[in-house]
Amino acid sequence: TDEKVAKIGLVGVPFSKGQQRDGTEKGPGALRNGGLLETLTSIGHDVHDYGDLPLDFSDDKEGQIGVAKNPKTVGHASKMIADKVSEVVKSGRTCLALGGDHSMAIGTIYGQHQVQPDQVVLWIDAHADINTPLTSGSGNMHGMPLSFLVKELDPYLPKIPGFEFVKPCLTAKDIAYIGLRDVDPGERGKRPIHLSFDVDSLDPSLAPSTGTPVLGGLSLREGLYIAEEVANTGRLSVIDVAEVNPSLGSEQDVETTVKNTIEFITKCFGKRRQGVYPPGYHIPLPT
Ligand code: HAR
Ligand code: MN
Ligand code: MN
Ligand code: MN
Repeated sequence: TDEKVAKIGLVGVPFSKGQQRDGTEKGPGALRNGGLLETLTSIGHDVHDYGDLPLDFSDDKEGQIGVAKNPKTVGHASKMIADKVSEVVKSGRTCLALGGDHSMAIGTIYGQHQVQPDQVVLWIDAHADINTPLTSGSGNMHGMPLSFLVKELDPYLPKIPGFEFVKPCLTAKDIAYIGLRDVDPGERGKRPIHLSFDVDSLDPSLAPSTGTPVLGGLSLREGLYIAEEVANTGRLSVIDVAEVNPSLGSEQDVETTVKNTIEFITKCFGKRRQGVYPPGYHIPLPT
């Protein structure tokens, strides 16, 4: 094979309590049923499946803290996600975390930080997801994950039960939102990349089955271009795939969302438009 074989550690994050619509807990199952593992394996990758995390606990009875909804549940899940992602990254595999709503990124980023404190974060999303529990208008924690992780926001962050274990681990400069176009020499470097991919960054025509679609999103080629450039860096360490909700839209919508999401993931792992040779492939010769 002429392509690099990646060692991938796949973790399912069936979680939906960071927002109010049921269904994102079915995201990992939809991507598995869509053939994600088979596709990654067919282009030569070594995939170890860690299964789905058991995140099906009943909602915390504390209700809201300020406006944050289900803080204890999200905090509990974040701890479990963080521990698993640490384990996967420590084992030397690239962690592919299938969500789940985007509150998952508190755990995935914090977990990676335990092993790779020099991580950088690439956040591909229609939303900035950096509300604090006090600035949020909705109270949905999937709109808040980065606020728990950014040192500059520490003074603005109220104490939330369930999040005692999270210490801010990023500075604002460690995060790039897609759209960035001015980077100084001193900001560059060979740091491990955490790619947080919210499917609502794509245009709703491409990923209709998601809870908060916003018109005017990335085209498929724009999204796949980003994935190809990330693959070219050779520095991908953790990917979140957030906000796939197979309970929303028609069967056709779910199929479209799953298909395009899998296409994005496989491009991140080096699938090329010009095709790849499977491992050990030889062009057949006539005998
Ligand atoms: N900014 C809004 C809020 O805080 C909406 C953000 C939520 N949507 C997401 N996150 N899918 O990317 O509630
Ligand atoms: Mn998001
Ligand atoms: Mn750091
Ligand atoms: Mn979003």
